[in-house]
This record gives sequence, structure tokens and C-alpha cells, in this order.
Amino acid sequence: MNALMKNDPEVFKLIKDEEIYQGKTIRLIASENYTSRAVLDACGSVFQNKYSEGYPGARFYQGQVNCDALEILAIERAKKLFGAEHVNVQPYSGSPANLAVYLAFAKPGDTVLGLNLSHGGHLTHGSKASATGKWFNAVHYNLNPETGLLDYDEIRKLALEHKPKILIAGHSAYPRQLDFKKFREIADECGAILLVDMAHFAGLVAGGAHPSPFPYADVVTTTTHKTLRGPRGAIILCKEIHAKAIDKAVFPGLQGGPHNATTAGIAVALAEALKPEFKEYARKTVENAQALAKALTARGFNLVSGGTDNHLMLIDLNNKGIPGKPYAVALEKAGIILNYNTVPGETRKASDPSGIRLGTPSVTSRGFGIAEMEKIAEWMDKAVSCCEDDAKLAEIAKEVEALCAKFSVPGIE
Ligand code: DSN
Repeated sequence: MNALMKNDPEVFKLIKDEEIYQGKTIRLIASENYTSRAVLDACGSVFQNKYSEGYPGARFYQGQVNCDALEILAIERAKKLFGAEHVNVQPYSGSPANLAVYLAFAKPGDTVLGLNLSHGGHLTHGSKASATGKWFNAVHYNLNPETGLLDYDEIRKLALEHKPKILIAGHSAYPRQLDFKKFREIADECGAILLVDMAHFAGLVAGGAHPSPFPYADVVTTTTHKTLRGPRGAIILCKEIHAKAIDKAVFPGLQGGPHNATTAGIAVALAEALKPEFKEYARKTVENAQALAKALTARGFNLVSGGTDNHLMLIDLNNKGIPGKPYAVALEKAGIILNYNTVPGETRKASDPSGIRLGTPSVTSRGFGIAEMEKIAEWMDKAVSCCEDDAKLAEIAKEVEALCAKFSVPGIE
């Protein structure tokens, strides 16, 4: 980074500060990860300089010899990793990827059915705050209030009643695996396109630690930066019969030129995910989540659904007498970074909810194991009783930093 250091010391310093910050804190945001240096190098390459509206072999700009080869490489790797028939690697991120699916299969006013945002769904699954909830008639299914689990009978009932054009399976805060066969059966019964948004668990699918949505889904969207451990971006995978509709929806429907440097980073990440060690990473991510869930439960934390079988946990803090936001702020002071979150049956505002969400993709990438999960649970428990005591939180932060110093950080020298 010599040129940056010379030309823009202010930005250089912020990057260095962020490297230190990411190194000395425990990052438990379920949707974050550490990309490899190779991914970062690819994203910072001269592919930033090129416009390539269109698709390989059919571009609207000349000079695509390397961009075409790159995009084809990324597509082939994604097909191999997930066993998909058709892949589009151009969506800028998860929200535009989901919007492209709506554009391909629905008209404004059509009905879509997805998981309620406050029960773990995503904004783009038809939340009123999102264009997907403003432009489409969004109907939502909830988690069962007793079990905290998806209720497939309720999903089926709503699907048959509302006949959605698109049935969405996927989440940003559901700690359990999804039954794609059941979703497929429901989609077939009501005549819907089945969209699986696997953004959160794509890396687990790639590594064999979560059932695959293929061949059940018509279309699968995913971001590339969560458990998949690539750069910030997205891909859409679909059956060949939907290839034209999806490609047209992404470009020219929603986007202009793809971000080729991101495509380069995605290609690198996909090759990394094809290696045998990625299977081990996926397995350990779940193992760590389950160890952390057990250690937190033992300390009286109330985990929605009673635990986890993926990479994330959702905790209802009502029994701890502290809402999610002040607790997340206190944990940040203690060097533990996670996010406040709504919980099923939420009675508070989304901006100041009752719970927190946490996950193990980042800490597993660093090499943390079961012993470190115990330590994290211990610190989180301690922080509950000293949320307003900055000195005590700073003491925890020192211990956190000492533990972090023992583990290298992928992508950071
Ligand atoms: N914002 C992401 C998450 O944290 O789950 C989803 O897009």
C-alpha cells in the first residue's frame, strides 16, 4: 500500500486502524467474515478500470478479452461448487439480487410470501420498509411462538390462501436448517416460483454443513461475503429454463456494468471454497456455534429455538433485564462486536429491540475453537452485570485483546 500511504495518508491510516480494530476485537456479527489476502488483492486489481455491460461474448463495450474470461471462470466455479445449471455473478449485492428475481417473475402488485422480518426474514423478503414491500403485495409467515421454529403447515396454509407468485425460503436470523423439500412441495401446490435466499448459509451449503437448496429451488440468491467468505457481492443461481429471465432482470433490468474487480474476488473465493479445507471450515463454524450456544444457555441466556444448527444464534434478553441495544453497546466496549436484533413476538421497536444476534463465521476463520467459545460466553455473561460500568467493560476488552493476539487474522498481515 505504498502509493496509498504516500498519496492519501488519511485513508491509509483509517485502513490500518480498521485492520487493528478487526484484529483486536471478537467479531460475532453473523453476516461478517474475514476474506483472504488473495480475495482482497483481486478486488483491488485493474479490473476496477473496466466497463463490461452485457454478458461474456455479448458486451456493449470493446476490450473484453480478460473480463469475459474472468466472468466465465467465476460462473464455472460457482456451477461446480453448488451444482447449479445457470449462474449470474453480476448482482451488486444481496438486495439487488433479490430484486432481480422479483423483476424476473412478478409484476408490481403481485403477491410474494416470505418470512416476517421481525421473525428472522430479510428486508427484501417483502418488508414494508423495502421496495419489495411497497411494490408487491407481501404476505409473511412467522415462527411458531412456542418452539421458535418454522411452521410448514402455516406456510402451506398461507401459500394456498394467497397463491404467491414467489415463495421465499431464507433468512438473516433463523438459527436452524431449512427443509427445502417441504418448501418445494408447497411451491408446487400453489404454483409459485421457489426462491431460496441462502445468503447467510451459502458457505455451509458449499462445505456440506447445511442441506443444499439444489435441486429443489427454481432460483437461489446469495451474497458472497458471509459464510462464503468472499468479497461483498452476490450471485444468482437458477435452473436453465429461468436463465434468460434472470440475466435480463439483472442487466439491463436493474444494473449497468458489473463490478469486474468484485467478480475477480468472487472467483478467488469460489476456488477457495472448492478446496477440501473449506469443508472443515464449514463444519467447525457450526461446531463453534453449537458450543457457544451451549455455553450461553448454561449461563441462563434464552436462545430462540433452544440452540442452533447453523452458524448463528438469536438471543431473547427479556429474562436478563436488559434490551438488545444497550447490551450490544456495552459488549462493543468490552471488545465483542455483534448486533441488536428483534426476536419472535417482539414487543419493542426494531431500533431498540429485545434481542441480539451473533454468529461464528469470523471467529472460526481466525481459528477459534471450543475453548474460545467458552471464554466468549463467560465474558458475555460478565458484561450483563456491568453494562454501565465502563471500567469493568474495559477490563474485559483487555482480556479479549490478549486472546485475539494469539490468533492471526486472515487477510491482515
Ligand atoms: N444485513 C445482512 C445481515 O446482517 O444479515 C443481511 O443482508
